[in-house]
Amino acid sequence: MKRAFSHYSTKTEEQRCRYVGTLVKDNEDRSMSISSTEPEKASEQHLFDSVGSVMTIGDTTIPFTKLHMWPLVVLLENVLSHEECDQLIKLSGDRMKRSKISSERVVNQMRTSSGMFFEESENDVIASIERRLSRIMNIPVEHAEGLQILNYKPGQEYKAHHDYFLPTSKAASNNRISTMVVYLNDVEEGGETYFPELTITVPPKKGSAVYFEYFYNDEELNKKTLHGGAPVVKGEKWVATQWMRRKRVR
Ligand SMILES: O=C(O)CCC(=O)C(=O)O
Repeated sequence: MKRAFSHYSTKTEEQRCRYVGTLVKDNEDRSMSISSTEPEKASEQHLFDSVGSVMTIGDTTIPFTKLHMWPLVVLLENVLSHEECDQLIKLSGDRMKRSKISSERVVNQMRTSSGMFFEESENDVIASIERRLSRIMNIPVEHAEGLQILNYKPGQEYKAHHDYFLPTSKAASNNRISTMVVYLNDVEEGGETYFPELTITVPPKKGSAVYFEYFYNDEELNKKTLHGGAPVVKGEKWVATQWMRRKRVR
């Protein structure tokens, strides 16, 4: 049985029930979406609840492919329009700084990109994108960290890592549970997102995204979400990362 989210105090009962209902529905639907080569895991449940191969959010039609079931890794197309991608890059403007790692926010060779975080719902563009990502990820937007923008120049990378915090970190008391990395441009060469434990490699494509989750009871499944951003060889790479937390952050 899935561990419950622990904080819904500002949600109406209708919203809360809709969300619980989604989780129950996911349980029912799961057998339909599992490939025959991957056995169902009776004690586990996915957060992402879309079945089939396409979802519609408002006016946006989003085709998706489940690349791996346990842990779930999904490739999504047309998550952001080309205009939205360009706007995010423009809005990040002169706020880009050398990226840091971990909750202590230190510079490290693990991660050589530049980055910035938008404030929560900082403007209408950000608020609209946050709402769409929250719908796709099936987690209330109140659990969403501020959207992060990353820029990699040739040779820059993010070595393989987990997105969740170790139990020894203070941040683990409200840990991350899922990630969506949205590609904001096409990269001439390199810059793939890779999952070494799952032998999955996703090449960046403007407007597409890779989603994965790590809220499983079985820690071994969570550990398999080890992933990284391969060095950019030619051109540059821009991504927006949305992380969801177990409890609300806003
Ligand atoms: O740049 C990528 O492809 C991956 C980014 C990433 O791993 C992250 O933001 O956690």
